[in-house]
Amino acid sequence: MPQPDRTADIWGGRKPFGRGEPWPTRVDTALADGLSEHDVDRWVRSACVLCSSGCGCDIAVKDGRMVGIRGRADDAINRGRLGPKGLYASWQGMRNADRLTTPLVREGGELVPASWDEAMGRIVRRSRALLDEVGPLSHGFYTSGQLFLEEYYALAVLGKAGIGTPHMDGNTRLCTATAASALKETFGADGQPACYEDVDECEALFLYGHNMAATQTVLWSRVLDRLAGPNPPRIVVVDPRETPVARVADVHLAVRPGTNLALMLALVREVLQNDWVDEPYVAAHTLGLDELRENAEEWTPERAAEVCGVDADGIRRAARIFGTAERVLSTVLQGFYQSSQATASACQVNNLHLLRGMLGRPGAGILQMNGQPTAQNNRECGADGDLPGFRNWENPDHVAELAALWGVDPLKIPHWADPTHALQLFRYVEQGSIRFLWISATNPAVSMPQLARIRDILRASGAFVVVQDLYLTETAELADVVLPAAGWGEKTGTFTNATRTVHLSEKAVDPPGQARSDLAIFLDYARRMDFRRDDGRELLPWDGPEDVYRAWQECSRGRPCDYTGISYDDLRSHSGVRWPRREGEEQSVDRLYADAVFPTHVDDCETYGHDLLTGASVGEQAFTALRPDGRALLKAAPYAGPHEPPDDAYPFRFTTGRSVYHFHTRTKTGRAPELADAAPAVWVEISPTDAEAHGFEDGELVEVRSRRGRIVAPLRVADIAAGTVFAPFHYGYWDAPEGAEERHPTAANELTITEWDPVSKQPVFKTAAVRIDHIGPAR
Ligand SMILES: Nc1nc2c(c(=O)[nH]1)N[C@H]1C(S)=C(S)[C@@H](COP(=O)(O)OP(=O)(O)OC[C@H]3O[C@@H](n4cnc5c(=O)[nH]c(N)nc54)[C@H](O)[C@@H]3O)O[C@H]1N2
Ligand SMILES: Nc1nc2c(c(=O)[nH]1)N[C@H]1C(S)=C(S)[C@@H](COP(=O)(O)OP(=O)(O)OC[C@H]3O[C@@H](n4cnc5c(=O)[nH]c(N)nc54)[C@H](O)[C@@H]3O)O[C@H]1N2
Ligand code: SF4
Ligand SMILES: [Mo]
Repeated sequence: MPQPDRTADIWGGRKPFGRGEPWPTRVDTALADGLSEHDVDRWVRSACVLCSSGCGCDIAVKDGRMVGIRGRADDAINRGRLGPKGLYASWQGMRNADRLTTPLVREGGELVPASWDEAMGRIVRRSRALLDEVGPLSHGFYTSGQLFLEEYYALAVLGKAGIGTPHMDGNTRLCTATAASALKETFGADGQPACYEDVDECEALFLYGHNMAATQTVLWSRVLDRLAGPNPPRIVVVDPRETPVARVADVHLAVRPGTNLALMLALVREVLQNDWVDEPYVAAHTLGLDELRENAEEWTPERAAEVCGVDADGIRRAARIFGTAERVLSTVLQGFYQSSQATASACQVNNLHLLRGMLGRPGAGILQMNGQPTAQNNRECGADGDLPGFRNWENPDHVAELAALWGVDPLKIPHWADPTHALQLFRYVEQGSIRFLWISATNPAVSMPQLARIRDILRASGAFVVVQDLYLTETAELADVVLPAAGWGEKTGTFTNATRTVHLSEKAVDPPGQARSDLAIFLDYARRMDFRRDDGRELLPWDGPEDVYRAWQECSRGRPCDYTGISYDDLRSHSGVRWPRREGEEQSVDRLYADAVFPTHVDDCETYGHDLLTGASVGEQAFTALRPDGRALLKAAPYAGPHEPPDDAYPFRFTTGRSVYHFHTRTKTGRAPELADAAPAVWVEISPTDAEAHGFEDGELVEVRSRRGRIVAPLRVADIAAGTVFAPFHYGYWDAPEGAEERHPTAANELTITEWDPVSKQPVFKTAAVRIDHIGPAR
């Protein structure tokens, strides 16, 4: 039977349902050409790792190879569905002839194959020498949102208790640092309040800078199924582009990039002015109403409309929907997190919900979304600079708990200053203080801002660079040692989606050549370095993922992300289990904060918080004096405006994002023929107004230039706010755009700026000033 083309039919067929009904199942399958389900030898339990939803699935195996995928009908996250990336890229992205199969080492300027002993020997010799001569601050680790929980935990322990370096972060900094920050600043600790079932129950859905139709396609199918059923939710969207989400919206606020906070303060003001406030809830469970009111005071809808470039009535209509519905679900993502005043803007979403008392009830909740499949685990395990188990590095008792668990002196565990964030980590490499940089499962030579600088840092800083990946990426090409990793389907481990749902992904096939799991590599390094506890026992005494998982369960005990009641066996008998689940508990709660008790007690909280305008730390004394004691914090900041506003030389606002067909730097989706064909090359989008005003034609080749670099791409005239230019960031440095006679730079990050949010330290990928020039004949 021919299989449906799901690059054309992105969300698949509708299964309408009404509010409060269960979402009907629909099982999606993709198999290699010519195969049917009867040909499959085995189905192996897993979940998809191509976005933060983590749809439950089974991997089809035939003759020792992955040959397809099928959604799991019994999984509450997707009820059988899969999107284009899950269907085409999950397994095809892994089984290519150009996978890394042996370690590579740099010899006379060239990367050449080497044995594991040779490669690890080089790493350990350099690492040991630097530790002896310079100390732990010579070491930096830059990891991912795409490894498994067990791998992050092993990395966190070896980095924090083995080496003792504060220089450890993940690409999660680029991805969900603001989600974590917004949750910590408002509620005291990380942890997603809502769950996907809230889509089934809500009266209104607000999407703030989230193109869910392209980036969480299965969750969007759920929304479409509700829109097709009785009592559909109203939809409000904040996005400068007319995305598929915006097309079905009741209110679309097409804000200028970088102006989110002005809009949010106006929405807060409307809710306050119209007395849509749940006063008893606010009085009993929050702090900071007066400051919030003061911050919002000047933001009339007219004032915000002018700053944001939207219509004041639209703001009023959006506010009325929020203010009069009883069940609103909000989702927030990169249009907020990677834009100006990210944490301050994302916190206003929390504030709106607190003001209305809309939290912890079916249909009423917040999704400070994640992007990557395992970003949550990095945040939990602390390979992103945080301490494991949402512990507070400023709290000596929390540090002492870890020291006791790991059997090392508390002073060994870095906690004397803020952990180093990703852009600072690269800065230290640039300055020469970090001289050993280990990059795992991320491709910063395409995904970081201001690429010319990143390339220089990797190539010319003199640091010893280790890259651990599936493929010889743009980053791996610049490394001193390249380690071939086993990936999804080739190793066992767990991971947690954007709504606290943990899945087990089992090994289905052997990795190619000599590739090894990231866990095996980290454990091998730890053994060769002979990291020990103070009592002389091995620091990482684990043999496989389940050992590490059990150690992690202990580390999570009593913390908000308690995993002690979720075993590998539980994950084998249930497709997706939510944390927290404490030892002995049989059920998990669906929603956090139903009781409106928040982890803001000074002894529990993950942070004492920050000033949202400057990022200055509040500190223990001032936080204690506030006496939050379980109440949530209504935090705000004055509006400051976008970074690098347009001017005469660079008159357009540049913003970046995703295509439905590709995942990041395309190492997997670019190798799935269906997806590669659907979006083969880069493009840029401008509005019809700008095209007409400047004489640009659809399809013509243009150069887009910022103060930091240039790209060349064909132009698409699209539904985007006037004055704004959009480019997808998927395409690497030298991909030749369609129609180009010579090869030009095409990576959006050639143009982006090295700036970050003062609180979350997430880079600003969504605003920069650019100019556009004709380059070739119109096509
Ligand atoms: N197909 C696909 N899906 C993915 C991924 C992928 O690469 N491809 N990656 C996954 C990951 S890691 C992530 S983080 C998520 C990201 O998921 P999203 O956040 O949904 O994706 P983006 O396209 O980065 O940005 C969302 C929207 O922000 C808008 N935007 C730009 N500037 C502004 C602004 O200043 N204000 C507002 N309000 N909006 C703005 C853009 O127009 C864009 O439509 O997707 C996940 N899913
Ligand atoms: N301009 C702009 N830039 C952006 C963004 C944007 O919106 N605009 N978004 C940012 C965001 S949200 C994100 S998440 C980042 C993503 O940026 P990256 O993390 O750089 O993107 P990926 O292409 O996903 O890189 C992951 C790498 O890990 C490898 N890999 C996959 N699985 C495994 C594994 O199991 N083990 C190992 N060792 N390797 C593995 C893949 O082959 C790939 O090379 O980009 C950020 N950069
Ligand atoms: S929605 Fe996300 S997790 Fe689900 S199939 Fe698509 S890419 Fe995979
Ligand atoms: Mo991300």
